[in-house]
Amino acid sequence: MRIEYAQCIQPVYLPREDMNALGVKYRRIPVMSIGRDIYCDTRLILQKLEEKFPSGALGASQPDQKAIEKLLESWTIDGGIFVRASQAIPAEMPLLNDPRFVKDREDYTGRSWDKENIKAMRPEALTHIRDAFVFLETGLLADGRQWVLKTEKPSLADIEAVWPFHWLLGLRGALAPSVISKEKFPKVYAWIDRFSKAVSTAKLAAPEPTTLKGAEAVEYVMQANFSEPEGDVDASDPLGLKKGQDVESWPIDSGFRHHDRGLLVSLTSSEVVLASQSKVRGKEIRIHHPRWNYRTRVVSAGEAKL
Ligand SMILES: N[C@@H](CCC(=O)N[C@@H](CS)C(=O)NCC(=O)O)C(=O)O
Repeated sequence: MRIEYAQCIQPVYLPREDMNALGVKYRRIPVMSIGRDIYCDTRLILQKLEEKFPSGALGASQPDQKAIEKLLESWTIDGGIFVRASQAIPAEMPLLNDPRFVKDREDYTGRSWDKENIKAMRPEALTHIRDAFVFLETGLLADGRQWVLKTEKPSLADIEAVWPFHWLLGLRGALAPSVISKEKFPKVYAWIDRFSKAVSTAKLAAPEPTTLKGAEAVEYVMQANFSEPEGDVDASDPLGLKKGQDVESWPIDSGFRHHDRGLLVSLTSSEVVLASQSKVRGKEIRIHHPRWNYRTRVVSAGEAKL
């Protein structure tokens, strides 16, 4: 499936004026918009892409394979692989000399990014990442399969599993060769390499994305319609929220200091949708968050507007 899209590249750290103009407080990237529906979090973005473009879907169709896909998603995100990967960044990384970057990442993670702390955390992080390489080499990929679910092409299960390792391999100095190397983990390295090549080939065949400046991207979103019908609030949801209530929602694993606020449009087991006003045209946008790792609560009367 060749989905046409436009991209708007964001600065490495806040402020992200384009997001401010859109009226989105969520601070992490990536974020996807389809019309005036704004989707935060890769988890939700992938789910929406799978649903909206079924002819190009990459996800498994068999329940047991779907379960493996989901477990891999949970392994890399909730199982700590991404956090450990980010703790393995080398203290020599040039961006760590920029105090604004350091402060920004402290806001994002809630932990110190002081170089001494980065250095101190790295050995333990590498120990965990090595454990993950062992799991892949001697478990998931041990029988010499090309792709995680023995598919002919990479599937969503490969994407869910590979991305932190793919990122680490591209980050100079992150993986200490005495601990993690091609020689020690040949199957994992070959899988990551195959994945990189498959992505390059797919990119060549895909339409070139249009790159928009911030103001153009905001304009593009604002002149569009919503891409989804409004949806409802599940009356049996444990939070007991009602449609139209003034609520806030935010991630609780990182970026937790940035809360989106709006009127509750829809609440399902997998997503919460808020209606918020854009700063640019005062038009309504709908901000979608997943439920997992997110908190949603009513804003009490008298609380300061965020
Ligand atoms: N669970 C979120 C995590 C997103 C996330 O942490 N993204 C990183 C970049 S890979 C980020 O936003 N870092 C801080 C920043 O760039 O502001 C997702 O999968 O989208």
